Amino acid sequence: MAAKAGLPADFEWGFATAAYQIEGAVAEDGRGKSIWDTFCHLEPTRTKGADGDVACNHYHRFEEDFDLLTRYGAKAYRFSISWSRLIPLGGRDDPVNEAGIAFYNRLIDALLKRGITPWVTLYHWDLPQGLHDRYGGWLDVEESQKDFERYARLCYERFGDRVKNWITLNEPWIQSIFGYSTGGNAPGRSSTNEQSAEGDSTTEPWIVGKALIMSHARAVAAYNQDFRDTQQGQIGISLNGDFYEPWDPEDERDHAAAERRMQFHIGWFANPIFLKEDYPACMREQLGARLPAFTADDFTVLRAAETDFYGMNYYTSQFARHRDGPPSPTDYVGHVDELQQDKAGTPVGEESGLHWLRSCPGMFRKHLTRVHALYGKPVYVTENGCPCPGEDEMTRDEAVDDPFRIRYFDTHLDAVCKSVKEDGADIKGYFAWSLLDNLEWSDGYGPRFGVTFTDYDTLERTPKKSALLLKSMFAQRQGIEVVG
Ligand code: PNW
Repeated sequence: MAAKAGLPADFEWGFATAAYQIEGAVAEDGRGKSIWDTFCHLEPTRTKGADGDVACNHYHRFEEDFDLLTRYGAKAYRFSISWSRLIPLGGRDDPVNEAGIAFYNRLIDALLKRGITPWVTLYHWDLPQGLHDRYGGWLDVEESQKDFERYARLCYERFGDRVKNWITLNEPWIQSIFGYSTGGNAPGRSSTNEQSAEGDSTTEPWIVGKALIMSHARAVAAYNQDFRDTQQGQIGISLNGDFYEPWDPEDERDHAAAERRMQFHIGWFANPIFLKEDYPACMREQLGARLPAFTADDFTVLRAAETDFYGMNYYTSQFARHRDGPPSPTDYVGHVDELQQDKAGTPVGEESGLHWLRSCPGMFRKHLTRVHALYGKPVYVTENGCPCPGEDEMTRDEAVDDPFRIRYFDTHLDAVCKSVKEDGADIKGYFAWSLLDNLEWSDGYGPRFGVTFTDYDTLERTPKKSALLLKSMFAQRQGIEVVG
């Protein structure tokens, strides 16, 4: 036990999900449509024929799902609220749907009854379609931040007596780039994707990025001004981003490429939000005026938005190689090649069940330590997990035996321990992605990230072995005795 110990007894841990990936019940109790409802029903399909109409039917089965959390020993649970369940049309002057409020009240109370701490994400990519139709959604920086602030305030007012952990946005990078540059995610706008008729990949992702940064800031400023004293909670944001090492460790230009790639992933959002300064210099240099500026008024809002923690969504790492010549106007990675092996041919990590995800625990440790050092806030790992190789083709009985996932969790938890114990980083919690196999966005129901197997014909849930082991993996590292 002592060999593994390293995490404090109050280390927060549990499982994470997102509304559209699990809830279903998209037309029930007054819910309005989101951009993902629209995107999943486009023809020809851009989501492998999949949609979230039923998903895991968590809307009607949450009690059963929370019994699983109890069985797994989870202390905390991260879920997201569907904006269009609370405000079907989304806007600050649009009506509130009391049935939507009641659903999340039941959800929160069902967690508290089991002694599980709710962690609430306000926005996990499901913008109300009404706002997209009304003014272009996130493309309107001024309107969208006002509507998001009002939605956030509604959540604090109605749920903040019981919810003390808030995450404003999930992965603004994915929302901006996949939604408005490559067009792989809703709303699917792109000038480089032949399935997309609308969009401008040279400008729109950078406008949307600013809208998301300002929306985060307005939501945090509102919490700080009007709710923090009475509710005593904390608020953060979940940013994705891989760790990068130079493809050729002998080449200074590849060292610079790796650093630049991470700035394009994380610094884009973390500089304005945590450092309260402009975007990273390398982004300004490459993108020029296409990167919208922050005004003096914007900085006033950013400074009022002291954010409590950095939520880290981490899955994998890569190598970066510098590119010669001028960057393409549609480049969003900082003019680098991204590779899964280095110059010597050494792979970055073991292959999982998804092409973009390799298991790289050593680089996870570096990533944790780097992010903590750069942005100076406590870090909660708000997502980490993987599908096992071949899992999408397996039967239930095969899939519940998941040694690859067990090893992934075990080695990644070791990385957390080392970052805490040896590098001195302040890492306070960890959420495994995900509680259930669920809708993996444009990849449909193929990749299985769950610790619980979902049978999509019957919706029956079956725990995988990894689900039942996490409790002892944490206890071991926290120096807690586990009985049974
Ligand atoms: C995250 N990539 O998305 C999301 O927050 C989850 O909703 C999702 O299910 C999970 O990770 C697994 O994919 C990502 O291509 C999607 O690097 C794609 C990437 C990273 C994160």
